[in-house]
Amino acid sequence: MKPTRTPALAALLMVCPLIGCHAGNEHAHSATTHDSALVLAASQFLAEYDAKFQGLYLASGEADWAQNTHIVAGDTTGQERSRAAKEALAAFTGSTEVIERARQFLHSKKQLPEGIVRQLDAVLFAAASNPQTVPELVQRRIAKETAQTDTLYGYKFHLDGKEITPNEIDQGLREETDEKRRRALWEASKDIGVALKPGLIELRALRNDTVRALGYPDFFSYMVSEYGMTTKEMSKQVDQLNRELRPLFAHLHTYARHELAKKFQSPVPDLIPAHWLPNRWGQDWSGLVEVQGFDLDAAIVPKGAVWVVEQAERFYVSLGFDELPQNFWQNSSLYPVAKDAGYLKNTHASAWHMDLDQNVRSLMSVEPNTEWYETTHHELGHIYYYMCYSTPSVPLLLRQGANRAFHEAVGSLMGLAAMQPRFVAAVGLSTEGAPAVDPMQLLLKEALNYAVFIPWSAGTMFQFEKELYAGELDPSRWNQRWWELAARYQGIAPPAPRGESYCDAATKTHINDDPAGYYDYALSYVILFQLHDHIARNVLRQDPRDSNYYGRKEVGEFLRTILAPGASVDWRVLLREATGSGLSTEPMLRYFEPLMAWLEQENRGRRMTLAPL
Ligand code: X8Z
Ligand code: ZN
Repeated sequence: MKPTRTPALAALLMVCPLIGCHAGNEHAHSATTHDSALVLAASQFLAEYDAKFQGLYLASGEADWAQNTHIVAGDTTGQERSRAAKEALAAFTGSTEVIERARQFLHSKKQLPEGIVRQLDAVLFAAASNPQTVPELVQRRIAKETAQTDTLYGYKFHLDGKEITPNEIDQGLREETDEKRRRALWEASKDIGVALKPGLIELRALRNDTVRALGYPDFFSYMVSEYGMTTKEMSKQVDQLNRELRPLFAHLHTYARHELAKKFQSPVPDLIPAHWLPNRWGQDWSGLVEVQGFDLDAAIVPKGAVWVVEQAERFYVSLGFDELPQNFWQNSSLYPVAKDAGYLKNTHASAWHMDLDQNVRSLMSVEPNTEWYETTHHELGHIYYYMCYSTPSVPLLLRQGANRAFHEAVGSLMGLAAMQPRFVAAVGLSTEGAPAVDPMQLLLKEALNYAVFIPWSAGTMFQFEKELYAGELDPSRWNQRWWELAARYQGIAPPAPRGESYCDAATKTHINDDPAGYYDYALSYVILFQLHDHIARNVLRQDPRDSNYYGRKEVGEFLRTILAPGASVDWRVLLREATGSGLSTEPMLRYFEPLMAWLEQENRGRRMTLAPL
């Protein structure tokens, strides 16, 4: 789960530290055109809304947390509590009175400051997923969603008749060299889709129908609207990212096909068999490359899981951020549940903003390895974002990312920075006496993570969810379509044809519990390279491919200017002010430029098999 979007304390005047303007008059209308009686009335409405909302939001978060951290087969107590709390929140945020009043104020939006308009928009956005004009629909959706959570995280994976955890599956896919065992692991990871398909069929309909009650064409468009964009505009945006990164990906794909064919002593395939890849969904191929002299896993394992979390905190603190609050350490659930604990928990990492103030926590299953090291930095990025914008100058309803992609970008940026050689050496993670690191191998490993992620997130996932919701794709074609998209965008194929009893899309957690927003991550990777490029070049004056942020307060200062305003500023303005550019793949492409030249040499004479977009 990603940070939940949410609405907080109405402040008439918001100071946006980056742009140095008042959010109340950043746009065309000036303070003099505002209707002061209307402004007062709207502010009162928002203050009342915030007070009720914050309490219900916390209660719902607590119940949701309890459900996600303690799942017992056959016991629906957690599900029931969570459902009741979500219903109470929904009854308020979607109430006809709230919708009517927000709409009324928005009729006169020209007479209102931008900051208030933003909050009212957030009220209506929250209402649209719970409109009490269709209360039964909302109740059914909530019940189905809480039930799907238990199916998803209460699921026990099995391999050769023995229980296996998701962490073990992931480790197996990173390390196992026997192709037959790999295939068994991969297939075991897909069994869960069968259990999730019926719920997803119902959820697709319920999600679509709920938002239609407030006039959205479908759930996908509803989610996209939070960016101030239509589905068509977002499609154009992600297609463009995909196309711009395609030449690099085509080379990585060609290179990987040949390397993998060597490894498994097979003819070079046109599409890469999915079980050859070191990740369940083929979203991150970095595990294909071992960089001599740069064995992060070997350095992290002896440090232990607790060190991983503490080290990530140390990094943020070194930039001038506060230490994580007591409540984070008390309430978070950071490590895997013991196999004999008698219960399961959500195994996908998430960060929670409990009260839209300083009450924060994270749900992870950290083990001492590189993947969790990166993920921990990612989650703490959400946590520091929450803490940074939870100040009196940011209204409760605008305590969100500048957009959802910004929220995802911060921690991923820190994850990238925390794996660069100079950083790694500075925090004592390099192997003593190891041979010098080949920068090209390192760059290759990074590209297999960040560049490979784009066709997955902006291609397969984007397109599937768009077709699922906006296109109402028939369930009899879900798996077929999923693999058509995976072939087209990622150039991968299942080990054997998979029928429609499987539902491989549903094996990705987000499809179930964080729907129709996966493009957030695609955009976040692009943004993170823009931010990183600016930090390395302009703040640190270092090589973007080998920088060291550690201890550099000026990096913290820069990040704070991005985080502190939350959603009280337009994300496009923020990005331009911060980096001097609109959304652009250029920094990412420039970062991998030397690798592109290297790959062109490596792949000389090799046939490229990726379909043009
Ligand atoms: O889901 C996540 C985070 C939680 S917000 C761990 N990520 C995506 C994924 O795992 O698929 C981070 C990168 C992509
Ligand atoms: Zn995240």
